[in-house]
Amino acid sequence: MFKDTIAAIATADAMGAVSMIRISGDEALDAIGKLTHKDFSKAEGYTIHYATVYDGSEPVDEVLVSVFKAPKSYTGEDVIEVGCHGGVYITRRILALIYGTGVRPARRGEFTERAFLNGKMDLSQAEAVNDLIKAKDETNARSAVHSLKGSVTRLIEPLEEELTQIIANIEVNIDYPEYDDVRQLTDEEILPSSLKWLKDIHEIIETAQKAHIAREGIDTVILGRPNVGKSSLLNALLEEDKAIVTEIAGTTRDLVEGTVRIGGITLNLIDTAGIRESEDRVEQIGIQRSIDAMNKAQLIILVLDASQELNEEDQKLLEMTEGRQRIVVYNKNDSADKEYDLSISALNHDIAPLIEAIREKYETELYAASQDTLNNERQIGLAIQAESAMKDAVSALEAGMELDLVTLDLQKSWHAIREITGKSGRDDLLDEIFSRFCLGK
Ligand SMILES: Nc1nc2c(ncn2[C@@H]2O[C@H](COP(=O)(O)OP(=O)(O)OP(=O)(O)O)[C@@H](O)[C@H]2O)c(=O)[nH]1
Ligand SMILES: [Mg+2]
Repeated sequence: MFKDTIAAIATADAMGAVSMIRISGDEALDAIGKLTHKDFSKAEGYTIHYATVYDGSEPVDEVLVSVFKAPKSYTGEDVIEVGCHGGVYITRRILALIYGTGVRPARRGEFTERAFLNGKMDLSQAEAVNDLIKAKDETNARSAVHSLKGSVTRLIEPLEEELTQIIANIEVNIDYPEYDDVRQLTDEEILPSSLKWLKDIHEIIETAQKAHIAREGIDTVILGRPNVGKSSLLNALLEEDKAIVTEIAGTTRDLVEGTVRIGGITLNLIDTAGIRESEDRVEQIGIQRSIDAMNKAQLIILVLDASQELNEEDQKLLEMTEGRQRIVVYNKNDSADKEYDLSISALNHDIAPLIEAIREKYETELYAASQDTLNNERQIGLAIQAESAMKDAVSALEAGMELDLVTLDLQKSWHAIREITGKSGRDDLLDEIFSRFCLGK
């Protein structure tokens, strides 16, 4: 299918004990044979051979050559993996020698692209390879490895099958109108199964969006009037002295950012300048930044001072954040006389009630992240397209429209669903996905 044999360094381009160079294609065995003065043409798959790589007659390195024979390899082609000593110089020199035999440099993601095009995996699995490499924490790694094992495919395939069935039902009816009573078929079969399909995909989308939030992290801004202890709270959450804290109102001017994980949920935190009327030009700019950050935030932690009565500024902030995703927390409970629902002491790092409130608020997101679901915006976007086309189809059915008009919407939905696993693959889509990979994958 592909003429070129390709190669790349599959390990990080940095010093290490060993490095691995991957070669894939018809010429892979031949290329390594030339460099090691050995004949690999009869080597069995899944075997490892000790060899020396030569530049002409000069030995360059001692290596281990792993042989994978088509189709039983990562790409489905003949694959050679050369394990060499992990110096940057030595690895690049061996790669250059491989190129010298006529093998060409691989593009980003080209090995996985070949694996996909050779049917070794579907598109959602190929994406999972990348997600797994890039995963920074357990939540991300777990979902990537599940979809590598086909969880997205298992989720989507039943929907594809049911939709095919619905479309087939209609086609039969269009082709043989005398075969069945159209109205009856619509009411008894097509409409109910379409509605059920709509409900299923809606659930999948909802779970996926929640899981996406848990995986990507929640953009959270710590908001409040000056001196209520916002920066102290940021420091307590991060467990480090990141932001400057003083008793002077108006200490924080710039946005201070940090990331914290709370029971599987990541918060991308921003500490802001205290909001008040101010004549100070620098402070004014800081306050404007606080307001911009608040407008963009997915979650607002509004900090109030438990040791004082609420003032007009607090009231304004309560009004401003009304209707937004927010948690209102009373700080400085160590020097307060009154009791509040949610009170903490940032000074004493006594913030457990706030952490509990955050965990509770995002319980369903956390649960969703532990489920098998769609994994990225591309997949979710396609599911939403499929849902919306199906909604059109259902409206048309309910309005008693001609079935051959309904099928157009159903087909749109069907194509979107199939694109999730790459069955309706388009070349530009594939280029886009595989170009995000690293070399050697
Ligand atoms: N008693 C008590 N004092 C606190 C607490 N949290 C913060 N403070 C004090 O309140 C003052 C202001 O704290 P900051 O964290 O700088 O407050 P801020 O909201 O970031 O203030 P600006 O940046 O000026 O808007 C400091 O003197 C802190 O030590 C707390 O829980 N209890
Ligand atoms: Mg501050």
